[in-house]
Amino acid sequence: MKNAQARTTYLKDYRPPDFLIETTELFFDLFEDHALVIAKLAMRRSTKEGADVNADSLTLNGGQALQLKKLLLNGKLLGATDYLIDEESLTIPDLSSHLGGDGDSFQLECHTRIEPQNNTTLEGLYKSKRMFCTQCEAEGFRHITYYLDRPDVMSRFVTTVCAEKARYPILLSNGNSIASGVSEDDPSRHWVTWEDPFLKPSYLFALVAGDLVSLDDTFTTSSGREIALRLFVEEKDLDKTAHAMDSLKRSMRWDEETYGREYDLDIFMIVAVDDFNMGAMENKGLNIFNTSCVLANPSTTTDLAFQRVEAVVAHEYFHNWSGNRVTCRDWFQLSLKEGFTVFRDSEFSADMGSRAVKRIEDVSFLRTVQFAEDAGPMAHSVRPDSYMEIANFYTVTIYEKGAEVVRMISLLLGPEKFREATDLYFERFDGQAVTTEDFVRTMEDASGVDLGQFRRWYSQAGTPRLEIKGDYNAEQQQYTLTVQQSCPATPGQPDKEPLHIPLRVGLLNTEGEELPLHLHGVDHNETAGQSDLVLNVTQRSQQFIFDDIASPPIPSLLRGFSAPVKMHFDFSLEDLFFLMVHDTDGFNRWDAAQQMAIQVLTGLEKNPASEPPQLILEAFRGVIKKSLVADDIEQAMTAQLLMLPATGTLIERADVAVVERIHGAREQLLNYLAEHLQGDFERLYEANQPSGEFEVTAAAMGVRAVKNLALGFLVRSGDATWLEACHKQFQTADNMTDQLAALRLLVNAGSAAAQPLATEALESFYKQWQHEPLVVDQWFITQACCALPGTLERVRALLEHEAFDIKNPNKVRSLIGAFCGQNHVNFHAADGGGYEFLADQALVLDKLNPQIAARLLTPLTRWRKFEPGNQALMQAQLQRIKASDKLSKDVFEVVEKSTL
Ligand code: B3K
Ligand code: ZN
Repeated sequence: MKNAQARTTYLKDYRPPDFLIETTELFFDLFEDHALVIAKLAMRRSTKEGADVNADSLTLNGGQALQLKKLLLNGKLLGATDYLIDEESLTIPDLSSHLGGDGDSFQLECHTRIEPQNNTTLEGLYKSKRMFCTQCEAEGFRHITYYLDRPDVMSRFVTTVCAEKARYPILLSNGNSIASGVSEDDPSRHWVTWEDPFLKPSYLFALVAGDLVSLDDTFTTSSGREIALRLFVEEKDLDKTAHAMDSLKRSMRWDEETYGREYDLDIFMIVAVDDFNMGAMENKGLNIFNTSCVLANPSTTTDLAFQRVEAVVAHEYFHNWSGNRVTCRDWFQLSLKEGFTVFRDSEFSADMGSRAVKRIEDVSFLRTVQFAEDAGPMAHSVRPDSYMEIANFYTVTIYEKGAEVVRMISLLLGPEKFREATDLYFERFDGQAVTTEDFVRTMEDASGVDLGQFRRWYSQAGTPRLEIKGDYNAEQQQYTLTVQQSCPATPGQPDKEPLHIPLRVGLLNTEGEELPLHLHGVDHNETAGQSDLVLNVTQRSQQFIFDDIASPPIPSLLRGFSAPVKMHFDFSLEDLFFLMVHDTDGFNRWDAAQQMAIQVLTGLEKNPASEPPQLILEAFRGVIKKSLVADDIEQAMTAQLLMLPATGTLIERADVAVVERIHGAREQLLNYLAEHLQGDFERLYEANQPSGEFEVTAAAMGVRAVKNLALGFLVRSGDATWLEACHKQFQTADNMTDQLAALRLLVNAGSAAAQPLATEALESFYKQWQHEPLVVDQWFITQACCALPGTLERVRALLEHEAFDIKNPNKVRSLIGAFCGQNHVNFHAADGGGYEFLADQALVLDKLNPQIAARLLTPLTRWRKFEPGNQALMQAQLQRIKASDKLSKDVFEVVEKSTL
């Protein structure tokens, strides 16, 4: 095999470590052309069950970029014949021959040289602009020094960082700073020592050195301890730190109130860096953030980005307990911390804004992205069985489906028992590295709820399907729901077992009133008066009979999206309209609107010459009318109700997606609505003009969302006044949400009148914001997502733009990622140009940053969804990549699993 490095790791092969590292003392000497790292490891044999007490060979993980300078065992220098080094490890084969005494404890001292300034992978120690920083999860620490780089080896870290004082006045690591001074042999250099009192695995290690300023604040915990909070940024960004600090303090309070979790160290630090592979990282006491997930102010940041900053700050903070204090035994357990923490941050966001809207956003994302993953060649369970490259498993399945699984557990237990269970979990496993099985067992132990069958959610991949039928029996006054579940085969799992699916339901009468639910065969006192029940679907086919139903009801099914499944019920357009108006469940009102739109769109796809049904106009009119008399706080929901399902969502739902047809039908319906509801949209636009000071509250964001949505329909109407109004909004907006919304509309308008305005607006926008990299990212995204013809050429040209940098992941995601992942109609163009472009870029990137290269390929792995012609073109590009030499493990795994 050409790519011999592609070895598979299996969960079934897990064995506890034979050796442990009690303390880890690190010394970093940072220079412009290299760094020296000394690691002093106090090690001992493990006596834990499963460890081999007679093991005499010690293997440490270590990457190719490490240059070993010196290795000492108990202070004695080892010679070149005493150890073996290969591309991935260092082994001392005859440990006992070097050890005196009992040989159970020893000190290993390792001196390595690395070159952070040349590290473009952005894992391990690297440079982002003029700053040194680290990224160690999952397996980055092994690129800093030789180590037992696995999460079940937890150690106490003491870290000294030494660098030139003028260039790097700030030197940070985990924990508390305990000493500092000036270098004895070079007074231009200084050092700081940090000590982290908590045991942690190496993936939570962090180091930062740079010329940074900080926003400082404090937080007093519920037990009265004062915590220093410091948010480090480049000086020019200090005016963009307030929102993250505010979000941090709200997260800290929320975790105390909701989970009883207090912060533990005396200081909590966040550092913003430009070059980062993902959103942020929860290193103990020293979170490192992509600038895009921490910096925010109204003139440069959209409302969406404000919300993302709040969510990511919360997510990383919550990891301090769900991830750091209780961590993962091995990387197959990744969802133990990620699924749980996404659930926690999602509940936090729901509490900070509108619960129904947050649920809608989460479910839209899950349906579009995770369902697609589940249906593709990379499908895996929430607890996978194997991987080649763990970096490829930071997926929407591990994160978002994992969060849905925890959400179902919380629903099955109920709020009180769930809280008791999480208390027990944190108490039982504090300071340990555990498994998802430990989590589930604790949920059972604390609540008495049997999760035996439920466990399959962790081991079985694929999106389950629920086929539901309703039957009314007038004579018996009974309504019966027949529920059938199935799950399509996924790679390596041809046969699926039935899952335990919590199905939340209600029944509405024709007046739109909720009916009290009496389940047949269940003591009526148990459910008396309840109009909302969770049905336990556990069999392949099951019936639920409701007694005392006086007339045929309309069911409200899968309320709040109580399980991550695809549900089908044969609703008429009228039923959906009824549910959209009357359902008491906000999520289901929105979902009914979506299903309505999907029915209409499906009709248009089949028959583009047909006229959309009147009911869709009535539905939109009803929403607008209600919005005009509603409070500002309701407007975020209005915006959701007026949005058609995204093209990506429609593609995922299709059996065979013909992208042009899907896009065409969607455009047709949007134009139809714009034409027939112009007066309504005008009133909506006028009613949602800003009043008073700019605010970033949930209510103000909702108002802006509705205004810009209305403006979009008005620009579509073709009326020159509205094109002008849009241009004016672009020129005069005092905030990025409004400015960017207007720019996007101008760029996509496509009419002869719009084109010069769009060109001029793009130029002036760049001029205005060229010194703000995050705004320039938005400028790239706007152009990359333009649905008009000719976009691929524009994207190719932008690769040469002075602001584009292929080594910066944010730029890659904004230009290449946005085009391939969001611009469906252009990416899937029949000539295959989009596919070839992606393959070209992925091959270039693989040499620089394999993690980003592999992630970029995701749209090609979705080939199964498309027409045979597109499938073949997508396959051809995957094959071309597979045939190239020296692929990274990351890209190799993706193409190997995605090709036929
Ligand atoms: N735990 C990190 C993700 C690390 C990804 C490494 N490839 C961020 C997070 O989920 O909070
Ligand atoms: Zn996380």
